[in-house]
Parts: sequence; structure tokens; C-alpha cells
Amino acid sequence: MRLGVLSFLAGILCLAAGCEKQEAAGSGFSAHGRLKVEGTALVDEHGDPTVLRGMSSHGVCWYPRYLNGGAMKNLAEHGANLFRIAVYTEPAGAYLEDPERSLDYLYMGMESALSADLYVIVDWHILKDETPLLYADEAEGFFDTVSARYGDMPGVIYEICNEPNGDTTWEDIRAYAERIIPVIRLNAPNALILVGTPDYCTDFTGPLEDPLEFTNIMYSMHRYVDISSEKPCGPSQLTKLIAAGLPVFVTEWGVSLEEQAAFSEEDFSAQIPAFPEAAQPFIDEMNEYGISWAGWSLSNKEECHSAILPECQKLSSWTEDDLSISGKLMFSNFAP
Ligand code: IDC
Repeated sequence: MRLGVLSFLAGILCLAAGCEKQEAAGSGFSAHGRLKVEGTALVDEHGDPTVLRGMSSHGVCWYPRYLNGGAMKNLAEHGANLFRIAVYTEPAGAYLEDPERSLDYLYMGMESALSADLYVIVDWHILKDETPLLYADEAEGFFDTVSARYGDMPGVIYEICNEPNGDTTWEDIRAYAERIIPVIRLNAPNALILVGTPDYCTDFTGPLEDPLEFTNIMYSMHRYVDISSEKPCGPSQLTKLIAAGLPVFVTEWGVSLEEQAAFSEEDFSAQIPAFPEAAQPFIDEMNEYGISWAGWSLSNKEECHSAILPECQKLSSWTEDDLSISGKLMFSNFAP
């Protein structure tokens, strides 16, 4: 429980010092209630700026075991106030093949997260399908079903498409958003809604030039710090986007090794320790602007993105020793 104890002590010190921002980052929807987008910031029901930080699940169809109540409680103990649930559309075993199974897992994760006082993002995780228009009918059914079930609950946030990619244009995403957002808003008129952007949530030209007309929306930004180059990541586009007044929510960030395939296993593990230092400028930037984020991902899959070490079989009660280098960095920054 080293990290948990540390965040608890940090919380006490912080409160003693009158540091409200830090205290707020670790508390969930019971304290903040309904969220509203004001300019580039999220404000809570008291009108105070609010930052959400936590983890994203891996695909619910592959790692449902991490959607349990103890896991969510553990995230909250480490200072998180957010959990994102990734419902992959494809491939085999995912939503399109077995919607009931994915919905069961989604609801299980939502109940666990909400019980632990975490805000929850319902993520329609397109990826190989490239354009959200391909399965827009299914998306419409999905968001209608989920928003009807949860109504206008302040803890529930909707992310209408994970990472549009390939030839998908901003116009395609706009057409999709204009179809899906009204479906959600019919059941959940005040919900915060997040919209994926072109080129895997890295290209904001469209939203900047031609933003959506809806209120209470933010644009998803994804950032993977490539450490195979061994260079710390430079200042990202975040500063520019904030200066331009675009509200962004980092719904995924993490480590990537572009040249992963070219590395031997030994080289691969040699690279990972560089991650905390390489990622620090981006973390600092998000903190500076009060940007909300979810780290990818809460699982022990044998890959560089996993927060839990592959040999760790625990499904909750994680201590620092159970976390990967990436997991340690994310968990220790929930309530910095
Ligand atoms: C990755 C998973 C990996 C899985 C792959 C394909 O970590 O285990 O095999 O998806 O389903 C993203 C995506 C996210 C990726 C992640 C890491 O949104 O689905 O997860 N990533 O590659 N964008 C950039 C990186």
C-alpha cells in the first residue's frame, strides 16, 4: 500500500496547506456532481474547475476480470476519480459479435466504478473499423440502450468514438456526431460527451476550423510517448489547442515503442525505464492546464502499455510492487 499511503499523506499535507486543487483531483462525482464544459475547462456543480484522472480498461471482452469493485476501490485509494471502459467494436468476441456479453461487462464495470465514486467514461472503441460511420447503426443502438439505462446520472460520460483513423475525415466524424449526440442527449440531456478526432485522436485541424455546434462536449486527444527514439517528448500540441480555446480530454495516454518489433526482448526491457522521464513534460503540461486524463491500460497483458506487471495475478489491492513502470507513473500522478 505504499502508493496509497503516500497519496493519503499527500492529501492530508495538501489539506493542511489549503491546497484545494489537489484534494479535488482525488474525489469523485459525489463531491463534484454534474460536470460542465466552460471554455477549455471542466467545472463541477459548484462552478469549481475540476480535473478527472484515472485509468482506461483494456477491451472489456478480453479483460473483464479487472472490472470488479475491489479494483475500482483500489484506483480510488490511489487518488483516481475516473475509469474509462473500452467497448471494442471488433474483432472476434467484441461488441459486434456478441453485444449482450460486452454490455454485461460494461454494466459490471460501470456499477463497480460508480460504487467507488469514480466518474466513468463509456467508450465506443472503434479502431480497425477506422470510420465511426461504418457501424453507426450499431453505435446508435448502443448509446441509446446505455443512456436509457443510466438516464441523466452525473457520473456517466460518453465517448462516442475511440480513434477514427485511415481516410476518416472531420466531416465524417461530424456527420456521425450529429447523429449520435442527439440520441444520447434525449436520455441524458446534460451528459458530458467526448468526441474522437481524426488520425487516432491526434489531428485537430477540423475541430479548430469547424467545431461542433453542441454544448458540453470535449474533443478526445490521445498521446503515446514513443521511447524507442530515446528522446523526451517535446511540447505537444496541447498548449496550442488550449490557447486556441479548444476543450480537450486526454482519454488515452501511455507508452509506445514504434520499433517494438525490431527490439529484442532485452532491448525492449532496457527501453521501458526511460518512460517516466520521457513522459514528464506531457504530464506537466496536462497539470498546468488542468487537463483530465485516462492512462492506457488497467491490465497485465504482456505489453508495454499494461499498468499491472504480467506476473501479477491480483485483481485488486495492488501495491507499488504489482505495478509496471508505466503503471507506477500513472498511479502516482492521479493526485499529484
Ligand atoms: C491495443 C492493446 C493491445 C491490442 C490492440 C488491438 O493494448 O493489447 O492488441 O489494442 O486491439 C490505441 C488504441 C488502443 C490500443 C493502444 C495501444 O486506442 O486500442 O490498445 N493504442 O496500442 N491508440 C494508440 C495506442
